[in-house]
Parts: sequence; C-alpha cells; structure tokens
Amino acid sequence: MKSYTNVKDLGNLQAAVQEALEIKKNRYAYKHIGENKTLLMVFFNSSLRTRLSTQKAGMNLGMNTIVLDVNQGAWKLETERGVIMDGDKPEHILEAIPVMGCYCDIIGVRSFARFEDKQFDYQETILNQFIQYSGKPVFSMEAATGHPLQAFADLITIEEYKKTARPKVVLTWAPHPRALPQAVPNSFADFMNEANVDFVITHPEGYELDERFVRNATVEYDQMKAFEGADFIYAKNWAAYKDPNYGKILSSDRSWTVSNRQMAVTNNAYFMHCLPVRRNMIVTDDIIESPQSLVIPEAANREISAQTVIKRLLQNT
Ligand code: AN0
Ligand code: CP
Repeated sequence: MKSYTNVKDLGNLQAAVQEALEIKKNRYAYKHIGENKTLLMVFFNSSLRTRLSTQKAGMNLGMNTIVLDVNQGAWKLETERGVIMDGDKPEHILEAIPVMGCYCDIIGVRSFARFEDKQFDYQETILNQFIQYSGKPVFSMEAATGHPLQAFADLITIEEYKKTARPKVVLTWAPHPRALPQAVPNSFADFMNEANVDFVITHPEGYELDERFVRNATVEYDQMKAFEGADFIYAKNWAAYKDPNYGKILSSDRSWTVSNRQMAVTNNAYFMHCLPVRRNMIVTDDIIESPQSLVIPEAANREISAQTVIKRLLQNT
C-alpha cells in the first residue's frame, strides 16, 4: 500500500479485517518492522482518539513518532497557489510539505473540510498535496471527505459483535449545534457498501450524502422505519452536502436524537458512534451508557485499524 485514503486502498476487505484481528491478538508481533523509521502525524484540527491511537500504533511497530499541530506553534500556512503572500501567513504549504517529508518515513494527515469551497474540499486538495509533494507514504487521519481509519475500526467492531452473517446496519443522522463534515458518514458508507451487511441510511430531507459514497445503500427518510429490526445503529451528525446548502445546518430536530423510543424497534441493536459525541443531542445518556453501547470498543479498535494500515505502508503490501 502506497497511501491510505479510502476503502479501496485495503484491497480485499475481508482479508484486511482478518489481518487486523490477528494483529489485535498480538500487537507486538511486528515490533521490529518500524525500527529507525519515523511516523509524522500532522494535525490541522483537534483530536483525542486519532492522536493517541495512531501514535500508539506506530509505537507498537517500533516507530519513532512526531506530532505536529500546525495551528499551535508552526507557521500559519497558505494553501492557495498564486496568492501574493502579503497577509498573515508566512509559509506556503508547497514548501512546508516537502520539508516535512524530509524528516519522516510515513505521514498521517488530519485536515477537515473547511466548508468554504465544496470543490476544494471534495477534491481533497490538502491531502492530495501531501501525497504529491511529500515524497512519502501518506494516510488520512480524517481529511475533507473521509475518515477511513475510523470506518475500518468500525467494521472491525461490527465483525467482532455481529450475531448473524449479514447484520442490518443503520447509519442515522442526529442533531448537533455546529456544522460537521460528511467525512465520517462518507467513509462509513464506503466500508458498509463493501461489507456483507444490509445497509440503510436515514436522515431528514436535504441531508443526502454524495452518491459516490451512498451507492446502493437504501435511503429511508422515516427514522423509525429505518430502525426496525436493526442489529447496529451508527449515529452521526453531518452538515448538508447538496447545493446550494453545502456546509449548512438544515435541521436541529431533537426527535432524531437516538433514545429508547427508536432503539425499542430494533433487534436489540448495538449503538455506535465515532466520538466525540454530544450527549442528549446525538444520543441520550441511557443509550450511550447501556450495555449495548460499543463506543469504547470502537475507540479501542482505532489502535488496531491504524496499526494494520501503518504496517502495510511500512511493508508496502
Ligand atoms: C469531527 C467530525 O464530525 O468530523 C471529528 C469526528 C471524528 N467531529 C467534531 O468536530 C465534533
Ligand atoms: N473518532 C475520532 O477520530 O476522534 P478524534 O477526533 O478525537 O481523533
């Protein structure tokens, strides 16, 4: 693997999940493959899980890790080519990226959608510049349109907890006070469409995701109907994708907050969320604290998904 930005980079997905489960059984089995190699993690946005789990994954493989928070202590970066740099940004990303590439062997990048320009976001301008100009293998730690380390961890979690060969998995929109990217639902859809699951997406009208991610999933606008018989409920907020509302909040309807009312019609479903989660906006306290909640096992599996990906980048397999 030369870079990791979406599900296709994993090749055979079932084999990747099996490899991850093997790594989970003995996460120090490959502790020499990263010896004298350096992992650089570049954050343009905040993080708790990705920062810790990816650093831990690198350490499990014997790597040295460096973390750069671009907005805290580094020079402010200009990202547009052709700009006369007479403003507040002293450095251009087109120099910064190859410089970063000099000091490491693999680069992880977190760079969220900005919601200023849909094309800039959906062309993955920042992530692709890292791929093009760093000279090193690059992986997404949530970029503008995807969060493939999260979705991989979610699939591993579903594999561990499923009780039937082909479970029903429902991705549901839920309200949130701030506009959030579509990266998590996009990648989740991408992975579920490749997995052996019955996949349903539910959201209010206007929240349709990019059809390149939705593909053959069933879209159901009635949340209660979508939840019927579900084995896994995956909650997430996202802002509108469709024009002319790209990046906007269209609904704050708290009847979409996942509670006992909707969970009652499921097949005693597990509850999933990538975290961080706003309680009583996305999900009630009762549901996230219930024995059916998988939010902590999902977070734990972030170490495993990251380790599987970094191992493949190190070995170029
Ligand atoms: C981010 C998002 O929704 O993309 C990160 C989730 C992993 N969430 C927030 O900014 C709250
Ligand atoms: N789920 C996830 O990526 O969390 P962080 O934003 O804390 O890294």
